[in-house]
Amino acid sequence: TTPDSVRNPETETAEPQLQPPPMFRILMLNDDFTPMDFVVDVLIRFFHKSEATANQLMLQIHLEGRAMCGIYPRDIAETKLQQVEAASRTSGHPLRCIMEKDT
Ligand code: NFA
Repeated sequence: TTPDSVRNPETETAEPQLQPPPMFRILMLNDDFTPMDFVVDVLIRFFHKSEATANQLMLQIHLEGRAMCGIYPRDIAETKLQQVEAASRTSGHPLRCIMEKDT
């Protein structure tokens, strides 16, 4: 519908993007050792949760075994996993996440 007079061949791709990128859920897993306060801090720092939401999510993980922390494109999801893993190992905790395909 764009008139030819305003189309710019330098910025126009050959084909339209037909599908949005695949998205991945990050699930955080319970364990018997990671302190609750550390889990809350991780949820605030890496998943940008409020303190109230982070507390609710931490309790859900503790009681149900896992909870979803966010949905991201592949590269961002992989980076979140690495960040959680690095921070947890540095502090001596076994906390971990998994990613699974969403869409
Ligand atoms: N289950 C852990 C404890 O009792 C707390 C925890 C919550 C760990 C969520 C990992 C994820 N200290």
